[in-house]
Amino acid sequence: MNFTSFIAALEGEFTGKQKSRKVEATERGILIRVETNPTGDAHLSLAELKELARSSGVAVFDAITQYRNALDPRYVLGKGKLADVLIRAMQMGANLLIFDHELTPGQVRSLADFTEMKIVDRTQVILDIFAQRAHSREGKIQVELAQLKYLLPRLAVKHTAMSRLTGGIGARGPGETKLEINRRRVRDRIKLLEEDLLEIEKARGQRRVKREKAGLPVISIVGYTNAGKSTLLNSLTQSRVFTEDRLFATLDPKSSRLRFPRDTEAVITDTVGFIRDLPPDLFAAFRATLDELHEAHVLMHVVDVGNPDFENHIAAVDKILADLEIKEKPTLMVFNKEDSVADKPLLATLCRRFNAVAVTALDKKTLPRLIKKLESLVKGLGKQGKTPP
Ligand SMILES: Nc1nc2c(ncn2[C@@H]2O[C@H](COP(=O)(O)OP(=O)(O)OP(=O)(O)O)[C@@H](O)[C@H]2O)c(=O)[nH]1
Ligand SMILES: [Mg+2]
Repeated sequence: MNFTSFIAALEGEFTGKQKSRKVEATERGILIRVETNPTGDAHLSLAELKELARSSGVAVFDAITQYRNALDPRYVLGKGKLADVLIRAMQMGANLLIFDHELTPGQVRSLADFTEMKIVDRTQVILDIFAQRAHSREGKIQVELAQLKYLLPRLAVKHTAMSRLTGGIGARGPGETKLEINRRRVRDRIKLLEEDLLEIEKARGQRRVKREKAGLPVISIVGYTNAGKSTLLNSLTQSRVFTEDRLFATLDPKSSRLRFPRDTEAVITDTVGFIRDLPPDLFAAFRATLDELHEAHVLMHVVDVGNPDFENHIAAVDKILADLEIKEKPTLMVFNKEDSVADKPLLATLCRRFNAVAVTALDKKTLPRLIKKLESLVKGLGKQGKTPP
């Protein structure tokens, strides 16, 4: 027997297997939205969900909107429409239904029972992206915390389903007991993680004190996810923070020093991107990170002005800033990606209306006006002039 060719054949088979497994590893999803407002922006919302799905690694095969007076309490969609969707999913080989709604635990159950497909809602997609992206210890803890809080009420539903299966044998079937244990484990784990987070926050507070001692004014970049915040930070400060055409590329924000032409200096910090209808648990988990915004002297609100939905993005960011009680801070509006807006007169009008500076973060030549405005906002803040060269 020729050993070498045997090994080669074997290896070929393995790589073949791996390839096919890789294809299977990509989820193939269909997006679903029920629109109750006939004049609503269903397509914009679905476009965002598509980006979210793509960012989480799902291949999106189709997007379906049903107009209804109200969501079906059980299936979200009408049952007939759901049967159509199921056939379509089978034809296309999809294995995942992604709903552009927050699903109740009961709805997930009914939908999964009816379709025998994997059912996911918008929150879960966002959680998934965060889980893939968290690298720091703090980020990982925050994401796990949010996931567990999302899971806990859903365990309760499995619990009733389980007691239905084991019912009749006694008040407490074996499955039921196990689920009780699982629930307790989840609660214990949540408590442990919350304690860990507290520790980390303490350390973070100490770092903050140090920075304040350095006396530099702090500029914080905020904005909708994928607006180009990290790209702008990189261009302004010559740093190399990771950027990507994906939602939530940044989960562990970095700070850099920014030196203005006339030796004013500032610290400039990046932030996790915002999104509308941010899942409350996720918001709570990242609240500590966002709390850093309180130390900012100036906010720079970066907007992707090329996105057709940019005005809603601004509103969503403003709402979160209000929730964080930092809406009153001096804010510089920056309309990024001006290169992607062909209608320059319209852009000029928009800039006037929102009192914004237009830039292309990717092109440093467009930044001087922004830098000048920033410098004048920052001048006289912090303890200027006392920093060593
Ligand atoms: N055309 C164009 N694309 C840009 C510009 N600035 C950034 N981008 C692209 O927009 C995408 C997102 O940029 P990021 O800097 O990662 O955006 P971000 O706001 O930090 O996003 P998150 O961290 O995900 O919230 C990247 O693909 C960038 O290359 C610009 O001025 N023009
Ligand atoms: Mg970023």
